[in-house]
Amino acid sequence: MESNNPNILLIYTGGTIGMVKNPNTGALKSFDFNNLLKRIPELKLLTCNIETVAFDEPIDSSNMNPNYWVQLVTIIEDNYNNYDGFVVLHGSDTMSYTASALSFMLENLAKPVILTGSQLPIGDLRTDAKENLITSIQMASLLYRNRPVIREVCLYFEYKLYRGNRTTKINAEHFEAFESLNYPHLAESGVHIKLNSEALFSPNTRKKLVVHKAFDTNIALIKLFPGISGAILESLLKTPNLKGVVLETYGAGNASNEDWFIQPLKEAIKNNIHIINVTQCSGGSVNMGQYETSSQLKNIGVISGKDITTEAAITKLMYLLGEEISSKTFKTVFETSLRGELT
Ligand code: ASN
Repeated sequence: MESNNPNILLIYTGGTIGMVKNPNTGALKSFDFNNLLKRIPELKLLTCNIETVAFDEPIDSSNMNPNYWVQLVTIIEDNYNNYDGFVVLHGSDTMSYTASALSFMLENLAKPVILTGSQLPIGDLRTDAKENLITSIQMASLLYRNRPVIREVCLYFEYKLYRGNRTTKINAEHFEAFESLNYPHLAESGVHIKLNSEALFSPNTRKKLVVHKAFDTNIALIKLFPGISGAILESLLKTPNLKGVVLETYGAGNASNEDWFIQPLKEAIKNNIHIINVTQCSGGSVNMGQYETSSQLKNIGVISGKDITTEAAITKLMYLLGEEISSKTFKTVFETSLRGELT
């Protein structure tokens, strides 16, 4: 590797960015990573050294799961000291989940980990893949006094760099597929790359990277809707080994205050099941106690997810359960921002 240029590790996990059309069925499937690089000769023009590593079997991100997250953070951990930044090519469907998961797994991260992908394959004439990939690499290469400028897990898509654990996929067709409604963009790419320095995460650089790999998946996501049946709620809450639930409520964290709804939740909390209140709205925060329809939830010990995304709430819950945080402190720890995931 050339000495003065930043060293970037490009990790390919799969996703549309590296897919080709099956000529018989028309369906998109993953193809060889080396082919992917051949399709972007522009990469040679960048003033950084790029090395690549790929999953043995690239996946559509709908098959993503915590075992792959462990595989991914292990690659980053093993190569941490040899690179200035990491760019992860990932399918867009579950990219926000992976970005959130990685943010919790990589404590005291002091280098950029930028996830990106595309809506159209790299070989497509109108592809968004090239810009996403090239700018992600440029952003991961930003150094100031020989130290990385970006020191957190980010997601780059369609000219914007976001804090990864604040994002949600909001569109299945538009190139602008992601949004971060409760936190400003970290950077924008136009003629120049404009950094929003105040919004960047400042890790404690005196502490060493700690990698967490134990995720507990004994959790459920329950989205409320008018007409949800008490019987279904009860049966979900009685699932064997259930340890936590992300409850998607209405507006500022509101839900029915009738007995058929409150009693099963109260019972679950008594049985040490953690209930996290997040809002179904794409933006804004849970504020239990603002309305009568959320006061009960507060009184029975429901945890406030504040303005966290569902993706970050799910992965934070799996992470904290894996860390075996005591029941006594669980609520306080969940309601605290660990990686800038809530305000
Ligand atoms: N199904 C694809 C994936 O998430 C979608 C994409 O990458 N745009 O792997």
